[in-house]
Amino acid sequence: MLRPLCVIPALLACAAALRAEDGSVAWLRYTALGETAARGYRLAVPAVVVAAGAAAPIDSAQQELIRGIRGMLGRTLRVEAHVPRESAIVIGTLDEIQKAAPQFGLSAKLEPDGFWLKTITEGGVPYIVVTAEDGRGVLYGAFALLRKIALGEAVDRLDERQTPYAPVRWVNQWDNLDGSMERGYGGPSIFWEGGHVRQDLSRVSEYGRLLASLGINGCSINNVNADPQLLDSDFAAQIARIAAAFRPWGVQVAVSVDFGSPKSIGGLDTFDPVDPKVAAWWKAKAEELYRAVPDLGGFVLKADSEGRAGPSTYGRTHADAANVVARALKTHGGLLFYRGFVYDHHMDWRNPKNDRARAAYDNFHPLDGRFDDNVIVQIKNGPIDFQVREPASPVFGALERTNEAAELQITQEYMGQARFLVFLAPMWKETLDFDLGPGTVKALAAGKTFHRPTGGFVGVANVGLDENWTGNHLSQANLYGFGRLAWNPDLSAPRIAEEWTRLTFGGDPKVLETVSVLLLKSWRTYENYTGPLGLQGLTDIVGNHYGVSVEASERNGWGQWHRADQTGVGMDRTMATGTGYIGQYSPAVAKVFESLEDCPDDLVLFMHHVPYTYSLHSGKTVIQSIYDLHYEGEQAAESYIGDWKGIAGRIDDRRYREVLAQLEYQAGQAEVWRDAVSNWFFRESRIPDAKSRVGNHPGRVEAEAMMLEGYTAVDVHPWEAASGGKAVSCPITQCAASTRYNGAPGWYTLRIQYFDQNNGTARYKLRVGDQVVDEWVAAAHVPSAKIDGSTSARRTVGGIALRAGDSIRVEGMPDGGETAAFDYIEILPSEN
Ligand code: GCW
Repeated sequence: MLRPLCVIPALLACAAALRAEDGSVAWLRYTALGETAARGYRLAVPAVVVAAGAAAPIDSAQQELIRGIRGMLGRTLRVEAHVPRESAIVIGTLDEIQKAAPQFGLSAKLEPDGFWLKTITEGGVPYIVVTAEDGRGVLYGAFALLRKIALGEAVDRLDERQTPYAPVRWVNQWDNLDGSMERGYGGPSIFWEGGHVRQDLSRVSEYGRLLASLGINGCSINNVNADPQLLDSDFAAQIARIAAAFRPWGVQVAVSVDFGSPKSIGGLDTFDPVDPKVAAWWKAKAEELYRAVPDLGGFVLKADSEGRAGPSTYGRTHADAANVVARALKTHGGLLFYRGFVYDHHMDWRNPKNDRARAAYDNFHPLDGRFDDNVIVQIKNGPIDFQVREPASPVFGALERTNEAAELQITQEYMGQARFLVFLAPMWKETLDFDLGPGTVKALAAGKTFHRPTGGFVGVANVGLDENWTGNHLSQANLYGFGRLAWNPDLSAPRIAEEWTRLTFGGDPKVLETVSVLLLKSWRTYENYTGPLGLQGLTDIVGNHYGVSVEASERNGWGQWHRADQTGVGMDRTMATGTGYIGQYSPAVAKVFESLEDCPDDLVLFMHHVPYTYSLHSGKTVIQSIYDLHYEGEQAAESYIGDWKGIAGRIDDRRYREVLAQLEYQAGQAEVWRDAVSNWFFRESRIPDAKSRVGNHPGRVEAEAMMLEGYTAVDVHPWEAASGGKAVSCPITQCAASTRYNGAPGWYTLRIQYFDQNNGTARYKLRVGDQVVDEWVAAAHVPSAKIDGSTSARRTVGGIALRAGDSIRVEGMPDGGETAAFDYIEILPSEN
């Protein structure tokens, strides 16, 4: 239904906006503006566009301006070869515009990739000039101009210069050559399939356009866990095809390489970085690649990490490894991104002094100053691994004579993958703005603090072939947010949220308000119902990194320990009694983290081991905070559903429905997390919840306590992933479980917590009395084939009239390996 907002004569525009959308154009929708706004812009925007110079990015800029203005204003710019005597948009590099329109008298000192939007009035005629030092800057300027129009900002009397904060604004894709993706949730690779480059690279061009719209200038196209095959000679031409698809958008291609390649595919008997044969091999390889792709950005290298080949095989250092590869790239202007994510994943968990968080600093700090100038050490935002909250990595402050890049993870590996709304810009902002002593993380990473020749920001993006790129509509906001922050980390998270919302869902004030608020609170919500107080993810660390599994991190060598026991919880990382990690920070920062009194509650369990009864700044004990935050988080996730329903009819139906389904699923998972973590800590600490919620679920009927026909009770692992530690599972072709309702008559909502494994498509029916009131199939593809926290899902059936004596019956029909299992039903009074 069209809301009052859409009144004639704006009807056409609104109808277009409410059309079903698949999300493929992301934030570059260019939907028609409302009539009043359009009228204003039609006066301000000229009818003609002139490109001075036709180099690739400038041609893209021109095409983009035509496309955007046609979409938003319903006017097709007329292309002219020369600056006319009428008003025109004139685009080109400064040099080219000076030649084409000397009468403009333009002169400026612009930085690489920066741009200048300038209104010039010449002979009484206004021109909009989009200029830059280089073609890429012109393209960025064109996108900026279009964004202004889409955001409703003035474009008459322009005089705006923008300079990117850092030269490196890259994304890494963790795509495998077979088309699968490591930690990718948006479908198969846009680059690869079946061991070679895809025939159809149209999505690569479209991706290049999305990246360019944010000012992202580089993309590595294969997994950092690199397949050595990629350096086989027949890949050079394939990489060249990808580079050609990106080039019009100013995106340089880079590749991830395997350090063992000289031996594994190169025919040498060694990959020792100081061996001249190895150096010659890398040189020849680089030459071969640069012959095919002259503007290749460089290589990404993950060495001596999680089982990858590295210099330690020969007792060499990371600097030896980085430099031998970097020297091969140097003459071609290439960069070598050497990943700082180096740690021992076979650490002895029994030793309380062992600490994975120390690893990157311990590995790289001693090597400061020994990396060549075209090496960039790529450092994850925190010292562990993209957890829901980590302190800023101390490595950023510890390398004064080494180039750095901050690695942020856009793909939501530990953040609910593509199924949960978790907008990461607020988290990234906290890290980037964090002052480590010598400078903020953003200034250090960009190379500003220590005046490094290069540096910047790398996002692990993992978009895929899904129509909407990221597996769901809302996760696009993270790609957008990364790009905007890489360009300008001083932008605020609310500003980014609002921009994205307006561009992606339109400018209806209620939509703007609702969606931006949801985005902005989503990280905190997720943290609260998963791992607050610095506990980290509490997920299946050794498996899918998705569902709840509180102890998965413990008693193994991976080092993501929280060390919860019967008396307390947290990693003691102090200098006084712990692992000494805190000593890696500058004295001022270390002082805050070292002191239990000063350490922020958000990180207290990351830095300290404390008793459950320890009282936090909030005035609550640790254990009560764990309970309260999980309940707050779950309630917040539940409230998203109502908030989203409030914008029904104000955005297109398809995306409305798809996001609603996602938020409903998230609310169910939030309850699983809440109960699992709270129950686990209750069992461990034996301290009850002061508010009596934990272990107390009015209206909940455990499946194993129902009358079972065919269903059998099974133990769930880990126990906390199911209510009461048990579920029922159907070992035959059809089973049923029933219970008798004996409460007050009225309207009720029934919730069935069932298990949607990925190894079948079981069917369920819900009956009240003889009547089937709902049926559904368990067809989701969460990353687990087991009855566990990852597969736990919720079906909500509202508006059911119940009377005492009614039978409530769940019928399950297994399929494949999926046993139509379920955990419990909940009978809750319906809200009026
Ligand atoms: O967190 C881990 C991921 C791995 C990834 C690794 C890394 C590409 O679980 O999948 O490998 O980080 O960043 O290298």
